[in-house]
Amino acid sequence: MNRLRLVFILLILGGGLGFLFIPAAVPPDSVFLPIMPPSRADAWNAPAEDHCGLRVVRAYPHDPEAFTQGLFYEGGNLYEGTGLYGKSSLRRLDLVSGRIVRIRRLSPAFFGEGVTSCRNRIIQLTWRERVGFVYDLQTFRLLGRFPREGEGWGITCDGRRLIVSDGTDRLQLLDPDTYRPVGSLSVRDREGRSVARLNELEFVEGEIFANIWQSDRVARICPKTGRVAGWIHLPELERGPAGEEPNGIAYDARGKRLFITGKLWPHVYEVILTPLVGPPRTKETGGAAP
Ligand SMILES: [Ca+2]
Repeated sequence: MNRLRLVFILLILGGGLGFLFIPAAVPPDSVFLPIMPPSRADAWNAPAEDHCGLRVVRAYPHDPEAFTQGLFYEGGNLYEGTGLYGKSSLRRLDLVSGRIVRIRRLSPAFFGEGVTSCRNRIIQLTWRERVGFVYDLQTFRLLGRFPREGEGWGITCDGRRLIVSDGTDRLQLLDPDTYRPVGSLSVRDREGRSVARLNELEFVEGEIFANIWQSDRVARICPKTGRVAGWIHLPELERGPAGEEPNGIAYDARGKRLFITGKLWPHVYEVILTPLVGPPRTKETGGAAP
């Protein structure tokens, strides 16, 4: 075999082997799709039905002495507001261990209520003290306080406005810089009946989630009309001694994870919404304070 012939054969062989390693055509849209378990991808993707259930995908430790009044997720941490006179606080939690990373205690004169973050600040309501507190998100330094009309229960932020509940069927909308009311939403179900006792709030993929005080239900509310688009019914979960309602709802918008806990509950549950199995439950829960 002369040299030229040998080179020719090697070229043919090389070309053939190279062909084997040409990657198969991949649709461009699928190349960078994140690989995540279905539970994560579907966490916020509520079924279209009027009523849906929840399935727990993971349970994390939660301080069983925390009288949860509000919960939100920001930058890899959970933040919690707790209530009761003499025990109210603002906390940053390590999600996985439940450890309190930072805590700021309120004066015993204040009963802490809902908490949310907005523009690198934390806003915390008080129940009947007619004042809201504003803190630096990182340091928890008190930046200011603002006057409030009526009671303060839950609070969340849709990016443009603060949304506040006060135990009635009305959600107040506040300017996130001045904390002054700029509007309100009257919450009605599909039959037009008012939905009162709106409590802890969370803005989730364009809807306001609101648990109903002393019940096992979470309403999914349209932020434009106030109409309830659907109900989430909680399954049996390990709760605190009084079996109280889910007063802590938080959403990790980037990771699309939904978390639920409650007053004195031993766990924070990561949950996904599921079609409801069986008829909707109407179980009422206990509780002396919102
Ligand atoms: Ca919340």
